[in-house]
Amino acid sequence: MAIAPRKFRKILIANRGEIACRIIWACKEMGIQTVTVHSEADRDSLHVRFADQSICIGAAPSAQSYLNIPAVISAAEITNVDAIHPGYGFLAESSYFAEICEACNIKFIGPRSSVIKLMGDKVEARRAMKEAGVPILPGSPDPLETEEEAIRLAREIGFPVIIKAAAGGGGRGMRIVRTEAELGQALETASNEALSAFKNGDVYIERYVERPRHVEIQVMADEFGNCVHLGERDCSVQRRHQKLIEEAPSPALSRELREKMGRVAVEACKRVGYSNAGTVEFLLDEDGSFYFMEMNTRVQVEHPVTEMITLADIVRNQIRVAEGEELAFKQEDVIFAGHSIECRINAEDPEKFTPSPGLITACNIPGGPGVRVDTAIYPGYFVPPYYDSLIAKLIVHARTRDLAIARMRRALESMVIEGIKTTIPLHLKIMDDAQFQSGDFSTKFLEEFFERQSGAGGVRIANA
Ligand code: MV4
Repeated sequence: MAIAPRKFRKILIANRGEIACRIIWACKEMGIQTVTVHSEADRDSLHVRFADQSICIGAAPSAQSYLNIPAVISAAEITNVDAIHPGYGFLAESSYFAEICEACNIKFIGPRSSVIKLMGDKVEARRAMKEAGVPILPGSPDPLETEEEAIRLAREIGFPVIIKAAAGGGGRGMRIVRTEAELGQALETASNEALSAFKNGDVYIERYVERPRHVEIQVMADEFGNCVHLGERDCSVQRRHQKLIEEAPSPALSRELREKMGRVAVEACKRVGYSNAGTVEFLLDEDGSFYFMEMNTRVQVEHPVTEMITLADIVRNQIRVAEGEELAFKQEDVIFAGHSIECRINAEDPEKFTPSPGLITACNIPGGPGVRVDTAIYPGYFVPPYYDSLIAKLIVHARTRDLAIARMRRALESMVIEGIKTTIPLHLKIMDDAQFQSGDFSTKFLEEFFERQSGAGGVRIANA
Protein backbone atom coordinates (compact mmCIF):
# COMPACT_ATOMS: atom_id res chain seq x y z
CA MET A 1 0.00 0.00 0.00
CA ALA A 2 1.50 3.30 -1.10
CA ILE A 3 1.86 6.24 1.29
CA ALA A 4 -0.96 8.77 0.79
CA PRO A 5 0.39 11.41 -1.63
CA ARG A 6 0.85 14.88 -0.16
CA LYS A 7 -1.03 17.34 -2.35
CA PHE A 8 0.52 20.73 -2.97
CA ARG A 9 -1.69 23.69 -2.10
CA LYS A 10 0.87 26.34 -2.97
CA ILE A 11 4.17 26.38 -4.88
CA LEU A 12 6.95 28.95 -4.95
CA ILE A 13 8.59 29.49 -8.33
CA ALA A 14 12.27 30.37 -7.90
CA ASN A 15 12.77 31.75 -11.39
CA ARG A 16 11.74 34.47 -13.83
CA GLY A 17 10.84 34.98 -17.48
CA GLU A 18 9.18 32.46 -19.75
CA ILE A 19 9.88 29.39 -17.58
CA ALA A 20 8.35 31.02 -14.49
CA CYS A 21 5.24 31.71 -16.59
CA ARG A 22 5.28 28.14 -17.95
CA ILE A 23 5.24 26.83 -14.36
CA ILE A 24 2.45 29.27 -13.38
CA TRP A 25 0.31 28.00 -16.30
CA ALA A 26 0.79 24.38 -15.11
CA CYS A 27 -0.11 25.31 -11.51
CA LYS A 28 -3.24 27.17 -12.62
CA GLU A 29 -4.39 24.13 -14.58
CA MET A 30 -3.81 22.00 -11.47
CA GLY A 31 -5.57 24.34 -9.04
CA ILE A 32 -2.33 25.10 -7.20
CA GLN A 33 -1.64 28.58 -5.82
CA THR A 34 1.56 30.26 -6.96
CA VAL A 35 4.11 32.49 -5.30
CA THR A 36 6.85 34.08 -7.35
CA VAL A 37 9.99 35.86 -6.25
CA HIS A 38 11.42 38.77 -8.19
CA SER A 39 14.32 41.18 -8.28
CA GLU A 40 13.98 44.96 -8.23
CA ALA A 41 14.46 44.90 -12.02
CA ASP A 42 11.51 42.52 -12.50
CA ARG A 43 8.67 44.38 -10.80
CA ASP A 44 6.78 44.75 -14.09
CA SER A 45 7.36 41.16 -15.22
CA LEU A 46 4.60 38.76 -16.18
CA HIS A 47 5.73 36.17 -13.64
CA VAL A 48 4.93 38.78 -10.98
CA ARG A 49 1.67 39.83 -12.60
CA PHE A 50 0.25 36.31 -13.04
CA ALA A 51 1.25 34.72 -9.73
CA ASP A 52 -1.14 34.81 -6.79
CA GLN A 53 1.58 36.40 -4.65
CA SER A 54 5.03 37.79 -5.40
CA ILE A 55 7.87 38.81 -3.14
CA CYS A 56 10.78 41.10 -3.97
CA ILE A 57 13.91 39.28 -2.80
CA GLY A 58 16.70 41.66 -3.78
CA ALA A 59 18.50 43.89 -6.21
CA ALA A 60 18.73 43.31 -9.96
CA PRO A 61 21.95 41.26 -10.13
CA SER A 62 20.98 37.58 -9.79
CA ALA A 63 23.61 36.99 -7.09
CA GLN A 64 21.56 39.33 -4.91
CA SER A 65 18.14 37.98 -5.83
CA TYR A 66 17.44 34.78 -7.83
CA LEU A 67 20.62 33.13 -6.50
CA ASN A 68 20.16 34.39 -2.95
CA ILE A 69 19.25 31.18 -1.12
CA PRO A 70 18.35 32.74 2.28
CA ALA A 71 16.09 35.26 0.51
CA VAL A 72 14.33 32.54 -1.52
CA ILE A 73 13.87 30.28 1.50
CA SER A 74 12.57 33.21 3.59
CA ALA A 75 10.00 33.98 0.89
CA ALA A 76 8.97 30.32 0.92
CA GLU A 77 8.63 30.28 4.72
CA ILE A 78 6.70 33.56 4.90
CA THR A 79 4.20 32.46 2.26
CA ASN A 80 3.94 28.95 3.68
CA VAL A 81 4.44 27.07 0.40
CA ASP A 82 4.58 23.29 0.15
CA ALA A 83 7.19 23.16 -2.59
CA ILE A 84 9.65 25.12 -4.71
CA HIS A 85 9.94 24.75 -8.48
CA PRO A 86 13.41 25.97 -9.53
CA GLY A 87 12.85 26.02 -13.33
CA TYR A 88 16.18 25.96 -15.21
CA GLY A 89 19.36 27.95 -14.54
CA PHE A 90 19.75 29.87 -11.26
CA LEU A 91 19.34 27.35 -8.37
CA ALA A 92 17.93 24.49 -10.45
CA GLU A 93 21.04 22.31 -10.25
CA SER A 94 22.38 23.44 -6.89
CA SER A 95 22.52 20.32 -4.73
CA TYR A 96 23.14 22.67 -1.82
CA PHE A 97 19.86 24.52 -2.44
CA ALA A 98 17.98 21.22 -2.80
CA GLU A 99 19.54 20.08 0.48
CA ILE A 100 18.39 23.27 2.25
CA CYS A 101 14.86 22.74 0.92
CA GLU A 102 14.94 19.16 2.22
CA ALA A 103 16.14 20.39 5.65
CA CYS A 104 13.38 23.04 5.75
CA ASN A 105 10.73 20.48 4.84
CA ILE A 106 9.91 22.31 1.61
CA LYS A 107 9.67 19.89 -1.31
CA PHE A 108 12.26 20.67 -4.01
CA ILE A 109 10.62 19.85 -7.34
CA GLY A 110 13.42 17.77 -8.81
CA PRO A 111 15.53 14.77 -7.87
CA ARG A 112 17.05 14.24 -4.42
CA SER A 113 20.00 16.52 -3.57
CA SER A 114 22.38 13.54 -3.49
CA VAL A 115 21.51 12.67 -7.11
CA ILE A 116 21.95 16.30 -8.23
CA LYS A 117 25.36 16.23 -6.55
CA LEU A 118 26.34 12.95 -8.23
CA MET A 119 25.43 14.24 -11.70
CA GLY A 120 27.15 17.58 -11.02
CA ASP A 121 30.47 15.77 -10.74
CA LYS A 122 31.16 14.68 -14.32
CA VAL A 123 33.81 12.14 -13.29
CA GLU A 124 31.45 10.52 -10.78
CA ALA A 125 28.55 10.68 -13.24
CA ARG A 126 30.69 8.91 -15.87
CA ARG A 127 31.53 6.19 -13.35
CA ALA A 128 27.89 5.75 -12.30
CA MET A 129 26.77 5.54 -15.93
CA LYS A 130 29.48 3.03 -16.81
CA GLU A 131 28.39 0.86 -13.87
CA ALA A 132 24.80 1.08 -15.12
CA GLY A 133 25.85 -0.22 -18.54
CA VAL A 134 25.64 3.12 -20.38
CA PRO A 135 28.27 3.48 -23.13
CA ILE A 136 30.91 6.08 -22.29
CA LEU A 137 33.90 7.21 -24.33
CA PRO A 138 37.30 5.75 -23.45
CA GLY A 139 38.90 8.06 -20.91
CA SER A 140 40.13 8.58 -17.36
CA PRO A 141 38.27 6.76 -14.57
CA ASP A 142 39.39 9.41 -12.05
CA PRO A 143 40.47 13.07 -12.12
CA LEU A 144 43.93 13.41 -13.70
CA GLU A 145 46.76 13.62 -11.17
CA THR A 146 49.88 14.13 -13.28
CA GLU A 147 50.94 15.01 -16.81
CA GLU A 148 52.55 11.56 -17.15
CA GLU A 149 49.20 9.95 -16.43
CA ALA A 150 47.51 12.18 -19.01
CA ILE A 151 50.13 11.22 -21.62
CA ARG A 152 49.77 7.52 -20.85
CA LEU A 153 45.97 7.71 -21.13
CA ALA A 154 46.03 9.84 -24.29
CA ARG A 155 48.37 7.33 -26.00
CA GLU A 156 46.02 4.54 -24.99
CA ILE A 157 42.91 6.41 -26.22
CA GLY A 158 44.54 7.88 -29.32
CA PHE A 159 44.47 11.53 -30.41
CA PRO A 160 42.51 13.75 -30.63
CA VAL A 161 41.42 13.80 -26.97
CA ILE A 162 39.43 16.31 -24.96
CA ILE A 163 40.13 17.60 -21.46
CA LYS A 164 37.05 18.50 -19.46
CA ALA A 165 36.42 20.00 -16.04
CA ALA A 166 34.95 17.55 -13.51
CA ALA A 167 32.76 20.36 -12.17
CA GLY A 168 32.03 21.73 -15.66
CA GLY A 169 29.24 20.87 -18.02
CA GLY A 170 27.50 22.66 -20.82
CA GLY A 171 30.85 22.94 -22.57
CA ARG A 172 32.61 25.21 -20.12
CA GLY A 173 36.27 24.52 -19.38
CA MET A 174 36.99 22.12 -22.26
CA ARG A 175 40.20 21.79 -24.31
CA ILE A 176 40.65 19.73 -27.47
CA VAL A 177 44.13 18.24 -27.74
CA ARG A 178 45.33 16.98 -31.12
CA THR A 179 48.97 16.12 -30.42
CA GLU A 180 51.04 14.95 -27.47
CA ALA A 181 53.09 18.17 -27.63
CA GLU A 182 50.02 20.28 -26.72
CA LEU A 183 48.90 18.07 -23.86
CA GLY A 184 50.86 19.55 -20.93
CA GLN A 185 49.86 23.13 -21.69
CA ALA A 186 46.21 22.19 -22.31
CA LEU A 187 46.08 20.32 -19.01
CA GLU A 188 47.42 23.36 -17.17
CA THR A 189 45.07 25.84 -18.86
CA ALA A 190 42.00 23.62 -18.47
CA SER A 191 42.71 23.01 -14.79
CA ASN A 192 43.30 26.71 -14.08
CA GLU A 193 40.12 27.67 -15.93
CA ALA A 194 38.17 25.05 -14.01
CA LEU A 195 39.61 26.28 -10.71
CA SER A 196 38.63 29.90 -11.30
CA ALA A 197 35.23 29.07 -12.85
CA PHE A 198 34.10 26.29 -10.47
CA LYS A 199 36.53 26.51 -7.52
CA ASN A 200 37.55 22.96 -8.45
CA GLY A 201 40.53 22.32 -10.72
CA ASP A 202 39.81 18.62 -11.32
CA VAL A 203 39.91 17.61 -14.97
CA TYR A 204 39.52 14.34 -16.88
CA ILE A 205 40.30 13.14 -20.37
CA GLU A 206 38.17 11.49 -23.05
CA ARG A 207 38.44 10.46 -26.70
CA TYR A 208 37.34 13.43 -28.83
CA VAL A 209 34.52 12.82 -31.30
CA GLU A 210 35.04 15.10 -34.28
CA ARG A 211 31.57 15.55 -35.84
CA PRO A 212 28.97 14.41 -33.31
CA ARG A 213 25.31 15.18 -33.03
CA HIS A 214 23.92 16.27 -29.67
CA VAL A 215 21.02 13.94 -28.92
CA GLU A 216 19.41 13.94 -25.49
CA ILE A 217 16.77 11.65 -23.99
CA GLN A 218 13.98 13.10 -21.85
CA VAL A 219 13.19 10.92 -18.87
CA MET A 220 10.47 11.12 -16.25
CA ALA A 221 10.68 9.13 -13.01
CA ASP A 222 8.55 8.90 -9.91
CA GLU A 223 9.69 8.27 -6.33
CA PHE A 224 8.76 4.57 -6.48
CA GLY A 225 11.37 3.54 -9.04
CA ASN A 226 9.14 3.85 -12.11
CA CYS A 227 10.83 5.57 -15.05
CA VAL A 228 9.89 6.20 -18.67
CA HIS A 229 11.53 8.08 -21.53
CA LEU A 230 9.78 10.55 -23.81
CA GLY A 231 12.11 10.11 -26.75
CA GLU A 232 14.94 12.35 -27.84
CA ARG A 233 15.68 15.93 -28.79
CA ASP A 234 18.34 16.87 -31.29
CA CYS A 235 20.20 20.00 -30.19
CA SER A 236 23.02 20.03 -32.72
CA VAL A 237 22.38 23.64 -33.79
CA GLN A 238 24.47 25.47 -31.22
CA ARG A 239 26.90 28.33 -30.97
CA ARG A 240 29.51 28.28 -28.22
CA HIS A 241 27.44 25.70 -26.32
CA GLN A 242 24.36 27.91 -26.48
CA LYS A 243 21.59 26.02 -28.21
CA LEU A 244 19.74 27.94 -30.93
CA ILE A 245 17.38 25.36 -32.41
CA GLU A 246 16.13 22.06 -31.01
CA GLU A 247 13.91 19.46 -32.58
CA ALA A 248 12.16 16.20 -31.88
CA PRO A 249 12.47 13.58 -33.17
CA SER A 250 16.13 13.68 -34.25
CA PRO A 251 16.49 13.36 -38.02
CA ALA A 252 19.40 11.00 -37.28
CA LEU A 253 17.65 8.31 -35.22
CA SER A 254 15.94 5.16 -36.40
CA ARG A 255 13.18 3.68 -34.25
CA GLU A 256 15.62 0.98 -33.14
CA LEU A 257 18.28 3.49 -32.08
CA ARG A 258 15.68 5.63 -30.26
CA GLU A 259 14.44 2.62 -28.33
CA LYS A 260 17.99 1.55 -27.48
CA MET A 261 19.03 5.02 -26.26
CA GLY A 262 15.76 5.31 -24.36
CA ARG A 263 16.22 1.91 -22.67
CA VAL A 264 19.78 2.76 -21.70
CA ALA A 265 18.76 6.17 -20.27
CA VAL A 266 15.88 4.66 -18.28
CA GLU A 267 18.07 1.87 -16.89
CA ALA A 268 20.69 4.43 -15.79
CA CYS A 269 18.04 6.55 -14.03
CA LYS A 270 16.66 3.54 -12.20
CA ARG A 271 20.16 2.56 -11.07
CA VAL A 272 20.97 5.97 -9.54
CA GLY A 273 17.53 6.34 -7.90
CA TYR A 274 16.57 9.22 -10.15
CA SER A 275 13.22 10.92 -9.68
CA ASN A 276 11.39 13.76 -11.47
CA ALA A 277 12.20 15.07 -14.98
CA GLY A 278 15.72 14.66 -16.30
CA THR A 279 17.73 14.64 -19.49
CA VAL A 280 20.45 12.20 -20.42
CA GLU A 281 22.74 13.88 -22.93
CA PHE A 282 24.52 11.73 -25.53
CA LEU A 283 27.01 12.34 -28.30
CA LEU A 284 25.93 10.46 -31.40
CA ASP A 285 28.83 9.50 -33.66
CA GLU A 286 28.53 9.33 -37.44
CA ASP A 287 28.56 5.51 -37.30
CA GLY A 288 25.48 5.42 -35.04
CA SER A 289 27.33 4.75 -31.78
CA PHE A 290 26.33 6.92 -28.85
CA TYR A 291 28.09 7.89 -25.65
CA PHE A 292 26.96 9.42 -22.36
CA MET A 293 28.02 13.08 -21.94
CA GLU A 294 26.16 14.39 -18.92
CA MET A 295 22.83 14.31 -17.16
CA ASN A 296 20.79 17.45 -16.61
CA THR A 297 18.72 17.20 -13.46
CA ARG A 298 16.25 19.97 -14.32
CA VAL A 299 13.46 20.80 -16.73
CA GLN A 300 15.16 22.07 -19.88
CA VAL A 301 14.60 25.13 -22.04
CA GLU A 302 13.78 22.85 -24.99
CA HIS A 303 11.23 20.64 -23.15
CA PRO A 304 8.33 21.95 -25.30
CA VAL A 305 9.39 20.03 -28.45
CA THR A 306 8.99 16.81 -26.46
CA GLU A 307 5.63 17.98 -25.12
CA MET A 308 4.44 18.68 -28.66
CA ILE A 309 5.21 15.24 -30.10
CA THR A 310 4.21 13.18 -27.03
CA LEU A 311 1.30 15.30 -25.69
CA ALA A 312 2.90 14.86 -22.25
CA ASP A 313 2.88 17.86 -19.91
CA ILE A 314 6.39 17.69 -18.44
CA VAL A 315 5.92 20.46 -15.85
CA ARG A 316 2.61 19.01 -14.66
CA ASN A 317 4.29 15.61 -14.33
CA GLN A 318 7.17 17.14 -12.38
CA ILE A 319 4.69 18.53 -9.86
CA ARG A 320 2.68 15.30 -9.67
CA VAL A 321 5.67 13.05 -8.97
CA ALA A 322 7.04 15.58 -6.44
CA GLU A 323 3.69 15.29 -4.65
CA GLY A 324 4.46 11.61 -4.25
CA GLU A 325 2.16 10.37 -7.00
CA GLU A 326 3.09 7.41 -9.14
CA LEU A 327 3.80 8.11 -12.80
CA ALA A 328 0.45 8.15 -14.56
CA PHE A 329 1.70 6.36 -17.68
CA LYS A 330 3.89 3.46 -18.73
CA GLN A 331 6.47 3.31 -21.50
CA GLU A 332 4.02 1.62 -23.85
CA ASP A 333 1.54 4.49 -23.31
CA VAL A 334 3.98 7.08 -24.68
CA ILE A 335 3.00 8.21 -28.16
CA PHE A 336 5.21 9.94 -30.72
CA ALA A 337 3.37 12.00 -33.31
CA GLY A 338 4.78 14.33 -35.93
CA HIS A 339 7.75 16.66 -35.74
CA SER A 340 8.45 19.67 -33.56
CA ILE A 341 11.06 22.43 -33.85
CA GLU A 342 11.93 25.18 -31.37
CA CYS A 343 13.74 28.40 -32.23
CA ARG A 344 15.20 30.33 -29.31
CA ILE A 345 14.47 34.01 -29.72
CA ASN A 346 17.20 35.93 -27.91
CA ALA A 347 17.52 39.66 -27.33
CA GLU A 348 20.80 39.69 -29.23
CA ASP A 349 22.40 41.10 -32.33
CA PRO A 350 21.90 38.17 -34.76
CA GLU A 351 25.34 38.68 -36.33
CA LYS A 352 27.57 39.59 -33.39
CA PHE A 353 25.58 37.72 -30.70
CA THR A 354 26.02 40.67 -28.35
CA PRO A 355 23.16 41.32 -25.89
CA SER A 356 20.46 43.75 -27.00
CA PRO A 357 18.43 44.67 -23.92
CA GLY A 358 15.94 47.53 -23.94
CA LEU A 359 12.33 48.54 -24.44
CA ILE A 360 10.06 46.41 -26.64
CA THR A 361 8.09 49.18 -28.31
CA ALA A 362 5.76 46.83 -30.19
CA CYS A 363 5.43 43.13 -30.82
CA ASN A 364 3.35 40.51 -32.59
CA ILE A 365 3.20 36.98 -31.26
CA PRO A 366 2.42 34.43 -33.98
CA GLY A 367 -0.28 31.79 -33.66
CA GLY A 368 -2.38 29.59 -35.89
CA PRO A 369 -2.28 25.80 -36.30
CA GLY A 370 0.65 24.03 -34.65
CA VAL A 371 2.31 27.15 -33.24
CA ARG A 372 3.24 27.62 -29.58
CA VAL A 373 5.09 30.58 -28.10
CA ASP A 374 6.52 30.40 -24.58
CA THR A 375 7.42 33.94 -23.57
CA ALA A 376 7.04 36.61 -20.90
CA ILE A 377 7.35 39.65 -23.16
CA TYR A 378 4.61 42.15 -24.02
CA PRO A 379 4.44 45.51 -25.81
CA GLY A 380 6.09 48.05 -23.49
CA TYR A 381 8.18 45.41 -21.67
CA PHE A 382 11.74 46.41 -20.86
CA VAL A 383 14.26 43.57 -21.37
CA PRO A 384 16.68 44.01 -18.45
CA PRO A 385 20.41 43.62 -19.11
CA TYR A 386 21.05 41.49 -16.01
CA TYR A 387 19.84 38.06 -17.07
CA ASP A 388 19.89 35.47 -19.86
CA SER A 389 18.98 36.96 -23.24
CA LEU A 390 16.30 34.34 -24.03
CA ILE A 391 13.03 36.27 -24.41
CA ALA A 392 10.82 33.81 -26.27
CA LYS A 393 10.67 30.27 -27.59
CA LEU A 394 8.85 29.76 -30.86
CA ILE A 395 7.76 26.15 -31.15
CA VAL A 396 5.98 24.52 -34.07
CA HIS A 397 4.46 21.10 -34.55
CA ALA A 398 3.50 19.49 -37.84
CA ARG A 399 3.15 16.04 -39.38
CA THR A 400 6.62 15.92 -40.95
CA ARG A 401 9.95 17.71 -40.58
CA ASP A 402 9.49 19.49 -43.92
CA LEU A 403 6.06 20.75 -42.87
CA ALA A 404 7.46 21.85 -39.49
CA ILE A 405 10.17 23.88 -41.25
CA ALA A 406 7.58 25.53 -43.50
CA ARG A 407 5.42 26.27 -40.48
CA MET A 408 8.40 27.73 -38.60
CA ARG A 409 9.20 30.00 -41.58
CA ARG A 410 5.66 31.31 -41.66
CA ALA A 411 5.57 31.81 -37.89
CA LEU A 412 8.94 33.60 -37.86
CA GLU A 413 7.74 35.93 -40.62
CA SER A 414 4.81 37.07 -38.49
CA MET A 415 6.83 37.31 -35.28
CA VAL A 416 7.61 40.97 -34.80
CA ILE A 417 9.62 42.39 -31.91
CA GLU A 418 10.36 46.09 -32.26
CA GLY A 419 12.77 48.22 -30.24
CA ILE A 420 15.49 45.61 -29.71
CA LYS A 421 17.51 43.26 -31.91
CA THR A 422 16.62 39.57 -31.88
CA THR A 423 17.77 36.29 -33.43
CA ILE A 424 14.61 36.09 -35.59
CA PRO A 425 16.40 37.05 -38.86
CA LEU A 426 19.06 34.39 -38.23
CA HIS A 427 16.42 31.71 -37.68
CA LEU A 428 14.74 32.67 -40.97
CA LYS A 429 18.04 32.18 -42.82
CA ILE A 430 18.63 28.83 -41.15
CA MET A 431 15.13 27.62 -42.14
CA ASP A 432 16.11 28.44 -45.76
CA ASP A 433 19.44 26.61 -45.54
CA ALA A 434 19.68 23.43 -47.65
CA GLN A 435 21.96 21.72 -45.11
CA PHE A 436 19.50 22.38 -42.27
CA GLN A 437 16.64 21.20 -44.47
CA SER A 438 18.50 17.96 -45.27
CA GLY A 439 18.67 17.11 -41.56
CA ASP A 440 22.20 15.81 -42.14
CA PHE A 441 24.54 17.90 -39.96
CA SER A 442 26.63 17.84 -36.79
CA THR A 443 27.32 20.20 -33.89
CA LYS A 444 29.57 22.06 -36.37
CA PHE A 445 26.43 23.11 -38.33
CA LEU A 446 26.33 26.76 -37.28
CA GLU A 447 30.05 27.34 -37.82
CA GLU A 448 29.77 25.88 -41.34
CA PHE A 449 26.55 27.82 -41.95
CA PHE A 450 28.32 31.13 -41.25
CA GLU A 451 31.20 30.11 -43.52
CA ARG A 452 28.70 29.37 -46.30
CA GLN A 453 26.98 32.71 -45.68
CA SER A 454 30.14 34.83 -45.86
CA GLY A 455 31.42 32.75 -48.80
CA ALA A 456 28.18 33.17 -50.77
CA GLY A 457 28.03 36.85 -49.78
CA GLY A 458 31.56 37.30 -51.10
CA VAL A 459 30.67 35.72 -54.44
CA ARG A 460 27.58 37.88 -54.70
CA ILE A 461 29.61 41.02 -54.02
CA ALA A 462 32.31 39.87 -56.46
CA ASN A 463 29.69 39.29 -59.18
CA ALA A 464 27.84 42.53 -58.54
C1 MV4 B 1 32.63 16.27 -26.43
C2 MV4 B 1 32.78 16.51 -27.80
C3 MV4 B 1 33.53 15.63 -28.52
N1 MV4 B 1 34.12 14.58 -27.92
N2 MV4 B 1 33.22 15.22 -25.87
C4 MV4 B 1 30.16 20.17 -25.33
C5 MV4 B 1 29.13 20.33 -24.26
C6 MV4 B 1 29.31 19.21 -23.33
N3 MV4 B 1 28.07 18.71 -22.86
C7 MV4 B 1 30.06 18.19 -24.08
N4 MV4 B 1 30.53 18.82 -25.29
C8 MV4 B 1 31.27 18.12 -26.16
N5 MV4 B 1 31.88 17.05 -25.65
C9 MV4 B 1 33.97 14.41 -26.60
N6 MV4 B 1 34.57 13.38 -26.01
C10 MV4 B 1 32.15 17.61 -28.36
C11 MV4 B 1 31.41 18.43 -27.53
C12 MV4 B 1 30.85 19.57 -28.19
C13 MV4 B 1 29.50 19.70 -28.36
C14 MV4 B 1 28.61 18.76 -27.86
C15 MV4 B 1 27.28 18.93 -28.02
C16 MV4 B 1 26.81 20.03 -28.72
C17 MV4 B 1 27.67 20.97 -29.21
C18 MV4 B 1 29.01 20.82 -29.04
C19 MV4 B 1 29.86 21.78 -29.56
C20 MV4 B 1 31.19 21.63 -29.38
C21 MV4 B 1 31.68 20.54 -28.69
